[in-house]
Amino acid sequence: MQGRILKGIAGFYYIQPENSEDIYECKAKGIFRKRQQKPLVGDLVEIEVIDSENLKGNIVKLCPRKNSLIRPAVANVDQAVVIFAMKRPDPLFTLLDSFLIMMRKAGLPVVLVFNKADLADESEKEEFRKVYAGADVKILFTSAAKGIGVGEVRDALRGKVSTVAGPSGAGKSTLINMLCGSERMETGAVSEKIGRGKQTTRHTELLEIESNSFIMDTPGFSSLELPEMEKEDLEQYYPEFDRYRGNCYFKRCVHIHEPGCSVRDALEEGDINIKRYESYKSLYETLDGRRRY
Ligand SMILES: Nc1nc2c(ncn2[C@@H]2O[C@H](COP(=O)(O)OP(=O)(O)OP(=O)(O)O)[C@@H](O)[C@H]2O)c(=O)[nH]1
Ligand SMILES: [Mg+2]
Ligand SMILES: [Zn+2]
Repeated sequence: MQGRILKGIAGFYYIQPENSEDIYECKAKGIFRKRQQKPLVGDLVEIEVIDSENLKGNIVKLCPRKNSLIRPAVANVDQAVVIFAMKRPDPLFTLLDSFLIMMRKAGLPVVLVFNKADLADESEKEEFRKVYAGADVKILFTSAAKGIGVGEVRDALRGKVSTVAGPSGAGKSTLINMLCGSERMETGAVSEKIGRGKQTTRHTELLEIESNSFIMDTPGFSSLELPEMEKEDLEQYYPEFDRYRGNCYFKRCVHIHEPGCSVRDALEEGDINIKRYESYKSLYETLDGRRRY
């Protein structure tokens, strides 16, 4: 029987067969451990039923994956919904960019959701919109707590399998509960003292929000390693540079100190957003530092 992994907790996988409401509790057989293959939420698997009364079975085969991510650890997704709060916690642009780079590297389109819009005013929204206008992402603002903007997110998810990604406390689970129309996921307050989320969600879970629309809630994290890459390649992950890089004097210009740099000219002109550029520079320096260890 074939099904999809909805969640995995403490060695058990919860699997829903196609066209069924049942959820089987399964273990992965030793063959996976030997091959160092870890089943992921979103994986299509074949199971053998060992107890049809109590819905228990074993995973016997992992079907080939369309794609997979490491953080969050999910498989077979069509797009990523990157969620950051506008405030509480304040967004870290380098972290946000690291998410975008990771998704771009995986070939996934991104819906960028700025949540907690109720804590910000119009001019702050406009500022966020400006920063990411050239980043080749769909930008949405929501207040999950107040149910504002949720319909637009639902539209963006229709007919797809989406994974959320973002820092702890951004409101990922709150938004997912709104999308599901019920309290499916536990939510937790942001710590007053340190201004960060408390990592309320500990397990990735696949939820159906309407027929044919699926979303994965995932644990938040506050830091993210950039994927393995040459520092010279980082600039390719900034779509706002596309129009300019061809005009730089040096063919392999990284747009930092080189003379005749068209990207930096565009920055001076205000055609490239300064916040995005600063974040690029900071990530470039991180990659540069990695090699010097
Ligand atoms: N003001 C405001 N608070 C919100 C909004 N959305 C969520 N919150 C609050 O933010 C806190 C964190 O929300 P969660 O949904 O648990 O955040 P999360 O992203 O799932 O966090 P982790 O599971 O730890 O990764 C909760 O206290 C929510 O009530 C919003 O739109 N506005
Ligand atoms: Mg959560
Ligand atoms: Zn340049």
